[in-house]
Amino acid sequence: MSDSYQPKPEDKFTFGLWTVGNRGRDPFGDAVRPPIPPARIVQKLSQLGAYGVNLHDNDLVPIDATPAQRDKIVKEFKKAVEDCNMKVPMATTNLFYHPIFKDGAFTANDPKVRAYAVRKTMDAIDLGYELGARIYVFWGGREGIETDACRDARDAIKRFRECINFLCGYVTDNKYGMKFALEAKANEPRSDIYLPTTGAMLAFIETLDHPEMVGVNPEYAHETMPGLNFHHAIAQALERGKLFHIDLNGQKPGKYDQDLRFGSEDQKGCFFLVKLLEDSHYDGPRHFDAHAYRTEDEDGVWDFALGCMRTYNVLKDKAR
Ligand code: DIG
Ligand code: MN
Ligand code: MN
Repeated sequence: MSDSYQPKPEDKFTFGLWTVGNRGRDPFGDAVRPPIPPARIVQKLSQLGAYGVNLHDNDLVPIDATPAQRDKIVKEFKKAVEDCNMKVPMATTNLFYHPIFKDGAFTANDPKVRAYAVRKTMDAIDLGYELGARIYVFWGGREGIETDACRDARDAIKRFRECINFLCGYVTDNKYGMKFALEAKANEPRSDIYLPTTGAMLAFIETLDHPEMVGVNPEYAHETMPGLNFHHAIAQALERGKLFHIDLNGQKPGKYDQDLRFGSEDQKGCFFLVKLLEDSHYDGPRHFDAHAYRTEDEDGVWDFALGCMRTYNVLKDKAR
């Protein structure tokens, strides 16, 4: 099918390796789809008209890879990206999957865990820079609590600030020219996550040593889960010049993080969101942090990916 809604690289649509590569695991069920190699993800998304891919460090390089293994993997991935004329606009760190982060990463009570989280992020920043990423996202999935007996919440904020300030210094010292984008989420996988909304992140950014380097990466599902208006979060970030990146997807209010196909739920809300992004001349990536239904096979995954992008273009055309 080719029509005026067909996605093109200039639309700047991106997907994380973990999105179309999602194997359908959930808290109550195992994977239903086989892994898709990163090079195949790059190739398929390029064929669909995407602009680029994003990644967590361990989406590409296993956490236990040797430096030689890491360099070989990165070299092959870079070739696949270049061969497909794709970009890697954003990178981020997985600070939530390994058990070491069970009590948090930057906010963990154990200073050795905090130091390891910073070290892992420095290595992941190096990887992102090497792949061409100039936007670096921080999603603190484990930075939170099940009970506030574990630490004084003020200490958590101080620890998070110390790590972000240090990493801003790392990027500056290396002249990476990177910007940081903080991604909020109110809960899941922790019962309560610190800095739970885009608004909280915007307030926190003003307390940093170099607030000019740091913006936000709001996610549609994360503001919608607690019943907030995602459009208004984006408007506040735009008005402050802090919308450095955006995670688009779909979500039913009040439910767990569904990361559904963009536009598959609240079409009217998505229309006004797209109108706001286009009217504001937002020129960053349109990233879909979303995945296909667990019932889909691999063909369904690519239909899902095309659907996210086409839906954005349909709404963009209506807004125009
Ligand atoms: C979840 O919405 C988070 C992680 O997938 C990732 O760290 C971030 C990047 O967009 N979004
Ligand atoms: Mn999500
Ligand atoms: Mn996200």
